[in-house]
Amino acid sequence: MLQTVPAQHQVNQTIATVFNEIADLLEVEDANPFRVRAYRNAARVIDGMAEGVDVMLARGADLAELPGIGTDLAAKMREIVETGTCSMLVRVRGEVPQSMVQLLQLPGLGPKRARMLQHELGITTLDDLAKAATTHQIRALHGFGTQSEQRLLQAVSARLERHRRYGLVVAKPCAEALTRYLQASGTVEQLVVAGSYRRGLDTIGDLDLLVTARNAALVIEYFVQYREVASRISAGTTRASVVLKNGMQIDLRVVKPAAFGAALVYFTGSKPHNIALRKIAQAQGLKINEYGVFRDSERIAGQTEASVYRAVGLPWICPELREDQGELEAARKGMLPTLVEERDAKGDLHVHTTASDGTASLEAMAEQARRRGLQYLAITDHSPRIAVTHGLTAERLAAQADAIDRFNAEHEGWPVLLKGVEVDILEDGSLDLPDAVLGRLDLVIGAVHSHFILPMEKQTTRILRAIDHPHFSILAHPLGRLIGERNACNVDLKRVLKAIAERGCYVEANAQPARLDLSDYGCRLAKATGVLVSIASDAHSPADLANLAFGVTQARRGWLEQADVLNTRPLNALLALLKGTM
Ligand code: DGT
Ligand code: CA
Ligand code: CA
Repeated sequence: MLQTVPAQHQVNQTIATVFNEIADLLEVEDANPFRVRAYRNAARVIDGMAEGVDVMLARGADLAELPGIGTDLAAKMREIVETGTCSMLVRVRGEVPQSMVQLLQLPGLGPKRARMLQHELGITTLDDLAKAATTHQIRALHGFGTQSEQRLLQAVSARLERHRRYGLVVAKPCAEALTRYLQASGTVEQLVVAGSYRRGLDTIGDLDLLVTARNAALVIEYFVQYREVASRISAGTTRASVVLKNGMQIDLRVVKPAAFGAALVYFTGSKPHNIALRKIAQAQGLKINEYGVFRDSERIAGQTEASVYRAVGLPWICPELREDQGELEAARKGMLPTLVEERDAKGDLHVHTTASDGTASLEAMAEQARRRGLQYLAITDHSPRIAVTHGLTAERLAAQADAIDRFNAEHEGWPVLLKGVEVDILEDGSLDLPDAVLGRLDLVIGAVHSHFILPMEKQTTRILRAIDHPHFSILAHPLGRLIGERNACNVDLKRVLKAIAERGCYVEANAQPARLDLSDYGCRLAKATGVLVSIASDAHSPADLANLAFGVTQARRGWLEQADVLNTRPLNALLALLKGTM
């Protein structure tokens, strides 16, 4: 006999899901429990109805007559049917921190338990939860036990693993500390951090360490005892995986010296590069894998990366290029680019001092530039618009320009300081300082620091208008992204770069590790458009001048050569190029 199953209405389910989420969020906010219950009851009623809410509305039914649904909820149901969303949900989502919303999405963690974790242990993010679970703080709470702690740990690890990518601000110190630790053991011979880290990607999923050692077991044992390890995923005879306290996963593999180069190629990736390389080998009757290059069963290469590439008829390819974006074709034709290097940079065209939001004086910044062997350093403090940066008014900027002239006159043999400014591009595309003072400078960097969210056409027109300004030189951090915090603006980058080329201006590859903006892709686009790129530290302290290296890596990933980079020009050539913009 057939059972009658209540009809599943897509619309009803959508409404029920929205109401349940609103209830969850209100509960986290400590809202009136009656209000919370009203949304939950309504969700249950709607989910169980035999007729679709859309059908009911179409026949003119009064939703407010449904059990537990008043005029307010009825209006929201109509809104969801008509618009597919609910403005109330959008609003409460905005009120509850995003990290809390993520916690609530974990299976087995409702608002009551989430609130308890927050009150008892201060847990408000997935990271907090992972930490508390790995250190067994949760099992002691009332209503939680060992089992639910383990289930939560699994759920949160899976979620973090799937979504979490780490900026270089976290990944680099992490990789360097681990490298020092392993090298200090004396058990490791060669050691390379491979994977996306070696390719110089701007974010890292996990770290892939490759080592050679006489005694693999010893290395593994030492590795899993690293003080930053929060949990072990696996530990075998030649490989191990752990999760660190900051949530980052580390894979370690111990390989034979004869296979080190092959393993390095394999675990540096990228996967698409590996696959394309394998096809090239196959076409020559060769087999390539992480153990070597083989003809039949004979290993013909594998000890070094160069030997692996040579065996398939190619020159060695820089890790930054290994994305299957044309590098194998270029290698085959002998047309690989000679990528720009950090030592090619003759100066830095974007730094701040205590005059705005920097932490060091003009003299201290110059001193550090001298130590780093730079020929020139552009002082580019903020304009007044954004109050927190203590931006320079026209008068203060003029005074700073005088001070720079004096400094240069009194410091022969030092890096030459250039008079610049990082001027705000206002919402309408005008600049935040008068022409008269801008005209006196060596360069004008323009940047967006407000109204990041605008429709693409508006945002693009705004920037185009700024570039058209008679004194505009360089567009700083063009997309305004902050890795892991703020998405790139909605801008037609191709159009912007084309305008920059036509106007004879330049674009910046901001080297702050949280910005990296232009990105690798943007650098390549700039080159294709014929725009020179200023790789700039955007230093706010003397130590920040070292950021330049991060920018150089992205530029290399964007195929840039020395000639493609503005600040590889010696001072006189640079000044001539900047003069063209002013
Ligand atoms: P990530 O960790 O997401 O930032 O990116 P990767 O590139 O480090 O990727 P990961 O850690 O999954 O793997 C490291 C390298 O191992 C990867 O770049 C290429 C290689 N690899 C991993 N899985 C495969 C595969 O299925 N086939 C091939 N050919 N190579 C692979
Ligand atoms: Ca990786
Ligand atoms: Ca990995």
